[in-house]
Amino acid sequence: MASRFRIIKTHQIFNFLIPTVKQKCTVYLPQRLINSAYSAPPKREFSRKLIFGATAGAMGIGLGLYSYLSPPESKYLAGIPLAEKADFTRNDNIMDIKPSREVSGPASALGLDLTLYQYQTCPFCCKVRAFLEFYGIPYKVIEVNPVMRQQLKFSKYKKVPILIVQEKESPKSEFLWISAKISTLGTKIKQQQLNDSTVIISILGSLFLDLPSGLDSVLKYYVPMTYKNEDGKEVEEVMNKYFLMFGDNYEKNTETYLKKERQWRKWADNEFVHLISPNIYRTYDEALQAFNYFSEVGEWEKNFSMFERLIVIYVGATAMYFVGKRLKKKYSLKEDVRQSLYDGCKLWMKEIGSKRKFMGGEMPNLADLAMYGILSSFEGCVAFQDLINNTNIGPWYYNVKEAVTNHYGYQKLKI
Ligand SMILES: N[C@@H](CCC(=O)N[C@@H](CS)C(=O)NCC(=O)O)C(=O)O
Repeated sequence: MASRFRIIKTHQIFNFLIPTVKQKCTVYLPQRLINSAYSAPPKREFSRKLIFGATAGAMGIGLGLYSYLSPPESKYLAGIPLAEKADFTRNDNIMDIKPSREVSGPASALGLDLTLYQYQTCPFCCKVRAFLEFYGIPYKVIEVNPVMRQQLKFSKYKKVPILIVQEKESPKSEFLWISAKISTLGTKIKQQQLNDSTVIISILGSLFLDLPSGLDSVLKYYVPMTYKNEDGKEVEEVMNKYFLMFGDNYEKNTETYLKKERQWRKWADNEFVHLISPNIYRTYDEALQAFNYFSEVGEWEKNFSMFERLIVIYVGATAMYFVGKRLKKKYSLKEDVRQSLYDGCKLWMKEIGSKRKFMGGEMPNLADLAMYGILSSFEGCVAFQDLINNTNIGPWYYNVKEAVTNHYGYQKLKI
């Protein structure tokens, strides 16, 4: 416990993390268009909004295509004792929505009921899914309707992924079960809302290192803070989101390893992710191919009428072709954007070197899972195939995929 407190009080962390706060979703439009929402809005209204949204995109209206939405109003001021803010993730307004699907996994005895609000091909959502699947954690998925976003009504934070965590009752006897029921009668079951892929992964990752301490004790160490970013915009951020809390399991000799893991998680989120859009929308044909792939994995045929789907695919591909060009300039990518993508992957593989199977050694670590998750978001696109053909990242990628789909991390959980 002592070591946790020490880590969060380290003020350099604050300075170190500030430059990373301005992440943008570089594949915004397709995610907004992937729809397998549970409760479809009335058809006409839905079509009108959808077409409006897509047309607005095609006209290149504003940075709204991939910009952040207004930050939540609540503030967490420095100087307030942590204990007073222990319940800052609690949300009693979560609506009871039927999940789009349920993912099973061997770690069902963890005692956590998890619901992921997501877009299927959002790289940040893919990261969280890779993490949960690696550890074999069962979870429910609520596919957010990217146009109406009615599933996020309960939340001030309007981006995905959001993870809702509820601790399951695990009474040892029937008597305890009955008394637990009586004591919770009339009170809402506590649901915790975790925002941001990295925050979600670090909180659950810390919990997995020290399961007996429980979720509440971990949550206290991930306090969001509100501040103004370089553009003068007020944003909310968990400043230590790349840091894990170890409780009594902290080992000083792993410091260099942990520093590297954090460094590469950050790199994947803040550098690598920006290479995706300019590459998957590099030419108009590739943009169209990408949209057809998103349509397939997002099951648009099931969720959109043919007219809506075609509008979304063609207008979306056109809009994102131009957005890709803008992002190429913004992030100073090479003239042939593929070269920047290859460079990113080569840098990653160079860091792993020839002696390790993964960045984490014999097993993927959080940096491996982050990079894999991000790459998996465009696995069906031409850019991904080019990447596999022109770099040496393939074997690493498919090794992580094997570890994720077979829940290799489950062995590490001491349930
Ligand atoms: N830093 C956040 C970024 C999340 C993010 O930007 N998500 C995008 C989708 S890829 C989003 O929800 N944008 C707002 C919207 O679609 O309305 C994270 O890691 O979770």
